[in-house]
Amino acid sequence: MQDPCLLSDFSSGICLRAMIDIFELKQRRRQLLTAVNSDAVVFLASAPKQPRNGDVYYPYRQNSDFYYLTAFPEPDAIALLLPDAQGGKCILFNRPHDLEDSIWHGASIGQEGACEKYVVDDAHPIDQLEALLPDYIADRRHYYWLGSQNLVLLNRIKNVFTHLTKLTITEERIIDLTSVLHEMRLRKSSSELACLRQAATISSQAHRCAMRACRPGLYEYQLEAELLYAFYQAGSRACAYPSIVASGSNACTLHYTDNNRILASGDLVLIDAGCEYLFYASDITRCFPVNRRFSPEQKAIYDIVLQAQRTVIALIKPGITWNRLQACCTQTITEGLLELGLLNGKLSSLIEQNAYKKFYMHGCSHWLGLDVHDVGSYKWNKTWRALEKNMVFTVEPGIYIAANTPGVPEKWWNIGVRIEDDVCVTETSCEVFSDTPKEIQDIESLMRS
Ligand SMILES: [Mn+2]
Repeated sequence: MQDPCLLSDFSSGICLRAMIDIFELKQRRRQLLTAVNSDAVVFLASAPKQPRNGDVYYPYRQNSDFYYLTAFPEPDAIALLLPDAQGGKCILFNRPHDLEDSIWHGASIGQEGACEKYVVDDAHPIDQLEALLPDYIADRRHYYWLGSQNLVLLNRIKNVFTHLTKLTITEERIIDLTSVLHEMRLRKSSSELACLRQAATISSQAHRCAMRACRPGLYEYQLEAELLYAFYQAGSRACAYPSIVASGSNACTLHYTDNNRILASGDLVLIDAGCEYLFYASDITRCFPVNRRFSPEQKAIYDIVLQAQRTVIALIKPGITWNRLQACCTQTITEGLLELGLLNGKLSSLIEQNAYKKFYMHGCSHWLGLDVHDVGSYKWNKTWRALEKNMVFTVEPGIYIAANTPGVPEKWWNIGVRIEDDVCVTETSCEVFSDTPKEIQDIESLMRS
């Protein structure tokens, strides 16, 4: 019989690839250029390649800002955005076709490919930057920078300026446009939502595979292998961030990634893992018992976290401010801990003193998009931002009780619980993209299936 984990059909990825269409790319560039002077030039740099050793490099991932405006996936590229009466031009300097290099690495996109597929108005080999850039920027007076802080490319541009103007261009003369672009990236288009939804769907399936595979005696990294296998089988070729597979006491280390402990009966295991799909991230956390049955203490803590998550999700709709979510989350957690006797005192003063911080040390949400901790400010004009339709973020309350926590009886030690889903604000509430069991009963029955 075929493994049920292989049955999902994600071939729709091909359609999605076409959905980031030329109109959307052009529209993004046009929108950005409305924020600059008409005699401006916006420089965009690709992410640098990261050497690992010798002639081996880490897998390449394009800078998210560069990708958002060009969809161009290769390194060694500079894009120029130039406002004009027609809404602006995009000029690309990128790798030329190189016969010798293509024997080793395959053909690069080249200048013709860039013009055809990535709707740039003109493309030139990157080695002609010094020769051709002066013509493009000679009559421009306002300089903006976006994308990666790629020092090699930035210095090449500065040198052109120095020759052109006989002046050294200082950092101060280049204006950072990042906050304008990040405000755009905060509101997702329908093609972006489709990618985010698909990323969450793949990751949800991967979490189910890991739950089913779990048994005492496995190494944490063997559960990690289940996740990676499911990601790749479903068409995702990368994790959005290093996977956390944390059993027992490790679950109380928030960013544990060693993943090398043996799973023991009686422990909870916390998995925080999400794939990246067509450059878009997912971020999901689930906790489950290694021996497939929650102990009474694990259940008690888990129920509080789940209650907090459900309460926050129920609040989400346009107009709700960011800080309201956090306040509601910490109130539910404080009430739960008080009820269990893990906090003592009056509810109102415990809330006032942030007493929950002893057990819950992080925020309940972050933006999600091209980056797992996506860009966009959480405050606007110094006040907390109100949610708008098509903003995407996580909801992730947690409770972590490390061994030897002062005043906490031993039966509660080494329980670390976080439950995290990916949500999108809709007209009236929210859509939860991720779909992995989180009710205790559903988790236990999936693990036994
Ligand atoms: Mn997260």
